[in-house]
Amino acid sequence: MSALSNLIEPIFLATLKPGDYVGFTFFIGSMAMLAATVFFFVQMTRVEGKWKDSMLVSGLITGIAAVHYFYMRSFWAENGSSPTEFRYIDWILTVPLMCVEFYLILRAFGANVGLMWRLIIYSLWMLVAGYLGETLYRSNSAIWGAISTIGYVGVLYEIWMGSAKKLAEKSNEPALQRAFKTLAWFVLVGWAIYPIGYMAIETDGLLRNVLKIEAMDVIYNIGDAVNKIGFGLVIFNLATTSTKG
Ligand SMILES: *C/C=C(C)/C=C/C=C(C)/C=C/C1=C(C)CCCC1(C)C
Repeated sequence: MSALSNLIEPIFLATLKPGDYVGFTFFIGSMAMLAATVFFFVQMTRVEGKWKDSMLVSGLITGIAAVHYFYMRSFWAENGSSPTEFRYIDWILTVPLMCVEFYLILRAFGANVGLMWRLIIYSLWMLVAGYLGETLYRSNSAIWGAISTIGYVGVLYEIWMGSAKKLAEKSNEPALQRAFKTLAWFVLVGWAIYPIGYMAIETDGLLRNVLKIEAMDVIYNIGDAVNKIGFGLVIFNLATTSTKG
């Protein structure tokens, strides 16, 4: 097998049966991420200089997700089980990049790299604990979910009460403040979609009697579309209003 066909093959390996909602959402997710990536990269060339990095990162987030969605879609088609490793590799790259986005938009108003690293470390804590709860320690997933939530609360603290919030307030730029608020809501409400999926774990998930395990991937896929594309659109909106005005 040539390197090229190794790369292309998983993209075209596809089985979809009626009622396979997990498979549907993997397909829709991969196309939506791809389209969003093209959009963010094209728009990057049209916004003012100081927004180009932010638009680039938005495109990288959906681009990295698109590649992983192609793999996750095939994994699901082939095995009919959750592509947990691809999922967490995607998140471990894209969630820190979302933290970078907060830093980039606040940079002009005095955000320091320390803020960015705090957000990244909290989010890595959250993801590593979540991964351990879904894999090695699945029979204790509730405990690992709780440990993971500490990291999530750390991110929320920085954005809703900590230095990120204070910088946004000080900026005196209404467009930035509006965008920051919207992103903060994404983290509070949009990111809260994920723990709901996690609670479908069969062993001790809090919602295991309500949600089937397949619901986990559907919920994660919805969360990714909302958060990754939504985040990018908020940044795009900020960049264009501020470029015009
Ligand atoms: C693009 C991907 C994103 C924004 C992923 C975000 C993931 C989370 C906010 C996951 C959070 C979790 C908890 C707060 C507890 C249970 C375990 C996790 C990892 C699902």
